[in-house]
Amino acid sequence: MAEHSEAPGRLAAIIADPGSAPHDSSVTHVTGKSEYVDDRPMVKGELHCGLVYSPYAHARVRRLDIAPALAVPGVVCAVTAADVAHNAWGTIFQDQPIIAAAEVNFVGEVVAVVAAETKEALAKGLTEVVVEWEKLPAIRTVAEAVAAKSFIGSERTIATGDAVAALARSPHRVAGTLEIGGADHFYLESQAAVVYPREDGQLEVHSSTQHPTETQHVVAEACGVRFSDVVCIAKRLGGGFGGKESQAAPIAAYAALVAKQTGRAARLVLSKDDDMIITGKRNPFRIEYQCGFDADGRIIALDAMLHADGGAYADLSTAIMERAMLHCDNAYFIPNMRVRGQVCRTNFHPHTAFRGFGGPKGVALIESVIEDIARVVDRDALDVRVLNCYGPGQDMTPYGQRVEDNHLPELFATLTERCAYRARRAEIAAWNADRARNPDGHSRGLSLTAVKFGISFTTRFLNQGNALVNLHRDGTVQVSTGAVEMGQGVNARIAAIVAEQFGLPTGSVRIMPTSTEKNANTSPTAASTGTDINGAAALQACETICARLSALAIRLRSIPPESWAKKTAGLGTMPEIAVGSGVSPRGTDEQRVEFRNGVVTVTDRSGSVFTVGFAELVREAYLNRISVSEYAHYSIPDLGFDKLTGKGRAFLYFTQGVAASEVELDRDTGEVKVRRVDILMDMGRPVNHALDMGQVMGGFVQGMGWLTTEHLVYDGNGKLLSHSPSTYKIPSVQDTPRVFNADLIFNHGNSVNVRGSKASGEPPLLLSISVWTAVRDAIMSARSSDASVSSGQHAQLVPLAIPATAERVLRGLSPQMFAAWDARDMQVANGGQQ
Ligand code: MTE
Ligand code: QUE
Ligand code: MOS
Repeated sequence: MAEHSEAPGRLAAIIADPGSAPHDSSVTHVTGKSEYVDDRPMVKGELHCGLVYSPYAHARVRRLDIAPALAVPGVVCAVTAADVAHNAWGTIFQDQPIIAAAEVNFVGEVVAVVAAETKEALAKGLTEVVVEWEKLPAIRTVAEAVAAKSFIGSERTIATGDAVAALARSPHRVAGTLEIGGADHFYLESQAAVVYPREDGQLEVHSSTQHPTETQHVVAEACGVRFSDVVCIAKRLGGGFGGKESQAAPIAAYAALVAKQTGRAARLVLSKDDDMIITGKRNPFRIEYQCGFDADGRIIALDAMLHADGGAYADLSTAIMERAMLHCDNAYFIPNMRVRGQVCRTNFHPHTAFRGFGGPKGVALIESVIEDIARVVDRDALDVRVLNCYGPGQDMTPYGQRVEDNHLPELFATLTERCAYRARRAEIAAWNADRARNPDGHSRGLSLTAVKFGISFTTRFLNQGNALVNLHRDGTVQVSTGAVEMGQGVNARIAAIVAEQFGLPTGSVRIMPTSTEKNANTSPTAASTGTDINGAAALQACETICARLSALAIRLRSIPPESWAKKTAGLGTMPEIAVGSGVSPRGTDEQRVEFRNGVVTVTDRSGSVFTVGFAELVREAYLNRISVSEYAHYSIPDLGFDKLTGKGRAFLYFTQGVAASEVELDRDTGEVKVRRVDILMDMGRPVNHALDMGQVMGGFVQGMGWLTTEHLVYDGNGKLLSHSPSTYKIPSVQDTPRVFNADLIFNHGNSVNVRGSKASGEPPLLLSISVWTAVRDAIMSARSSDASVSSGQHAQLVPLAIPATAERVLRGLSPQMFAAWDARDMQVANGGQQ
């Protein structure tokens, strides 16, 4: 009984607590009522669209014939490059055709869009399009791209001190190459768009996009209409994770081209397989590095060359590379650093934003280098981390931004205690060595890593947002911003901010579908800034309204209720109240105004109190022709990162955290089990604690997938073979840590961001790197206890690629097992990616 009665009580408590209000879609999600793009009812004449795409990584299109497809009954149109008004798009560089014409540069590149009245006719029509390909040589690895000088953008450097000289004089050095694979976003809702042609050439676009403004623009340019003729609406996404930041735009354009050509509504929803084949992934990286340090493990210099596989087109890869370079320091002070970055152009789908942007690649580098250093100087890696951690006297980043409001030392110290790191380290060493307790010789590892994630777009102009707030006369509120709800809870956070400002229950505030007709020139909901930018704009709009309502409340205090506008406005017998400026949202020095529990209270110096219901005050404002709506624009202050020098204030603040992961490796299968994870983060004062915890645990587990099991396998033609859940292994509930503790510290000191909060969307993903470093720790512990290690050598550094798949773990544990096979493979070698 007691157990059963507790759950509803807790739920009620959560719902009552505005700091943990439920996700605004929680009820409609679990009852199946939430509407996604493909849940829109088909309208009369609506067409199903499908894509014809390249089966080759690089090919010339010798001939493309759509006539046989058009002959299929039910097929209504086929669109090719010739139908595209402006056939070039790209968020940063416009280097990508919407529909390829003469040449294709990746498997999945679209050459035609077919539209039909039924799905069956569409399927037939797609197979009837005739394309003659002439296969061309393809670039399939970073090494090939470097050799061919096939680059996107130019090489960039972020440097401080003299890394080359400092390396030369360092008493100890490690060097190596880190191979980092990509990852699929695996959102549950595939890329999707429905476009309705409206009168006079206008287009109404419903898109599963993180960037409605860019989607509006790309649709308009592809269709040859003006931006003002296109409205893009994104009500909610079934996950985006960065994958719908840029790449949703051409999908919407395909549907729009059909809608424009036929005058009929058009729907394009990718199958999971097509989605995985066509769309780009997290960028694979190859990092070559050297690090110099002293006998204590103090870092003296880091020199790294980062190459990213950008795929066939620029997409966001140069900005992703920049963020990777800006995160090579992570939590650690590096007095001499030279980090160079170059994006490579290869013949893969254009790689794109994915939670963390470039950050996880930079952080994986330095966290693994620290594990190397620890092995060399024979200290616990945690001690090396704490030694190098940003703190007093060592708080300057290599790009010249000081680390302010730094909680890293405290986070390290607190988590070390809470997760009993020292005791467990000793216990793990004993367990690893104890054949009685560990008869199969499995290997356990432990690693505690950190994150310091810079919050702001590193491209300054993106750091702005706008919001429209409408009060209604029953005291409810509608808010529209550029923020896109993709599951992260940005709507619930903005609603909480608005509700708190007006003193209303969060249920009184509705966040309206994101639409470019209400909020134009918006930034993508990305870089974890959704709440920061849009919540701050909404708050600003609320404050302006509150100031007007406060002024009115102060005036109403001296007017008898029978003379209020609700009694007199219809007759016009009383003069209207005009409120001036000069009153703050909180009233004046003489008359303090408070918005609380649906009531507005005016308190004067003598303590005498006047109250009016919030809804009634809104009605009085309306009847006195005082605006109860407001639009506001917000921009993040004080940003000054100069891309040419690689110096300046790149971020408004940092979200910080630490995590300790313990893993166990099966020596026979290479399987990784995550036994325990402890996370501690600083998210300032969370706007919604429960949603932030969801981001922490969800982001961590998503990152674990990238680091351990999610292996993208391509065939010799560059076609993705792992394009479904049966061949591409994302974490399941069975893969989540057996013990999973996550907590936040109380930090009420972040005054620079809205409501003192800190962004939570991407940073937790980077903490999952501790799982990968723990796997490597387990491998290296097993190897150094092997008899084969020559005595006198203090450490054996074993490289471990990302993802640390079971096969790679086995290779790490037992390289001799693979030596014979590898020798044979070398003979057969045809250069395919493994
Ligand atoms: N959480 C869910 N449930 N679904 C998502 O698609 N995207 C992530 C993160 N958390 C995502 C998510 C990414 S990549 C970013 S940048 C942020 O949410 C964006 O939202 P925010 O700025 O409101 O945090
Ligand atoms: C983080 C991000 C983005 C970023 C920089 C970050 C991002 C994004 C861009 C970007 C850069 C240049 C452009 C542009 C966009 O930069 O998502 O349109 O011209 O789109 O640090 O998440
Ligand atoms: Mo998130 S990768 O910035 O969309």
